[in-house]
Amino acid sequence: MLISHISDIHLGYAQFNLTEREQDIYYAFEEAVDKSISEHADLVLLAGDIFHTPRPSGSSIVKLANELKRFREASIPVYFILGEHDISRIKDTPVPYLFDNIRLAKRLEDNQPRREGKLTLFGFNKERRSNMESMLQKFQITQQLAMQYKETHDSKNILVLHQGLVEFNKFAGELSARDLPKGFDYYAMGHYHDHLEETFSSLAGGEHTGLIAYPGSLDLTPSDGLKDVEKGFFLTDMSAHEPRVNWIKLEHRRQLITSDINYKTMQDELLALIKNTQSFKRKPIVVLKILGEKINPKIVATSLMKLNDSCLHYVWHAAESLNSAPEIYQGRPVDIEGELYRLTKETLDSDELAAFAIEEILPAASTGDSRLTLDIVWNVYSSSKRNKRLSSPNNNLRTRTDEHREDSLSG
Ligand SMILES: [Mn+2]
Repeated sequence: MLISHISDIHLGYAQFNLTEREQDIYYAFEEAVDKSISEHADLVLLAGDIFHTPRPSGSSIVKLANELKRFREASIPVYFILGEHDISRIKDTPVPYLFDNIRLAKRLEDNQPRREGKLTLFGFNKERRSNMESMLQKFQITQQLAMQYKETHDSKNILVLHQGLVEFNKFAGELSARDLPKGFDYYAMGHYHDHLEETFSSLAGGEHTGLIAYPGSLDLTPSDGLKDVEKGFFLTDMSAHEPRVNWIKLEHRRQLITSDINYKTMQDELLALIKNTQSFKRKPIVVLKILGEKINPKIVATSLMKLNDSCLHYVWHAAESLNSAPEIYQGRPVDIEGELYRLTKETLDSDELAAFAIEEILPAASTGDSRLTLDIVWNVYSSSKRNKRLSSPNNNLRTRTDEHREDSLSG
C-alpha cells in the first residue's frame, strides 16, 4: 500500500500579504494532490496545520473541499489530524471537522484505530506542551492496542502526530522518540517544517524498526523565515517488510533568490539579476544583502525599484561593517510580516507566544472586537491555570530543563 503523507499545508497563509503567495500554497497543495493521484496512492494522511488559522477564509475552505473532492473521485480515502494552527483557543468546533461530517475526509481520534486494508491507523490532534502528561497516559493504551493489532491482524501500524521530537530539535520538541508508543511501523509526523526522517530501532517492536518521518511544510510560512529550500511530501510504500519512504519534491514552486550585492557595482548586478529572472515561470521573491560602506538607504531603495516588474516582492538589508547603530527601517521594501514575527518572538522569548499574539490576538484586536479578544485571552489564561493545578508537585510530573523553551523550528 502506498501512502501519501502531507503535512503543514497552511492553507490561507499569504506571505507578505500577497494574494499571489496565498495562491502559491494552493498550487503547491494541488501539485501534491496531482502526484498522489497519478502515483496511485491508496491512502492520504494530512498530519495537521491544514489551515493557517483556526478561522480560515472562505477561499481556503473551498480550496480544501475541491482537493478532497478530487481524492474522493479517485477513490482515495483521506485521514487527518489537527495542528496547533487548526485549533482555536476559544472553544469551538475546528473547521476541518466539517469535512469529516460531509465525508470528504476522516478524522482520526484518540485511540480509535481505523483499518484500511492491512494497515491500522492511529492519530492524535496536536497537544500543547502543558498537556504532555495526559498525552503520555493515552499513549499507554495506544501501545497496547497497536501490539494487539499486530498479533491478531498481522497489521502494519501507522501513528499520525503533530508534535515536535527533541531528537530533531532540542528546544522545539515536546516529546522524545522514547515517549512514543511502540508497535508502529511508520510515524507520520507533522509540525516541523523541514523534511526530516530517521529510523529508530525498537519502536516497532520485535525485529522491526519504526520510521519517524516529517515531510515538512508545502511552502514557506512565518516560522521558516526567508530561505531557499526545497519543499515536498512523502509517498511511503508500506507493502514491504519495512516502510520505504520516497520524498517527493514539489517542482512548480515560486523561486526565492538570495543574493549578495556590492553597493559600488549595484546597478550592474541588479541588471544581471533581472536578466536571470526572465527564465522563471513565476516572478521570484528576491532577498538581497547589500554589502559595502556608507550605504545610502535612499539610493538603494530607488535602485531596487527596477526590480518591480520582474520580481513579485523583494526584501533587502544593508550589511555594513561599520554600522552598529540600531536598525532603522527606510522605506517600504522590508519584510514587515517577518520582522513583526521576529521582534515579537524576541520580546516574548517564545515562538508559541509570538504565534498566539500575531495569529490569534492581533486579528481579533485589529477588528476592534474587544469582546472576542478578551474571550481568547481569558480562555488561555483559565486553561493554563487549570493545567497548573493539575500539575501540582505531588503528581510526580517529569520536568525538563528546557521546559520553558518553546518551539523555534516549528510553526
Ligand atoms: Mn505548521
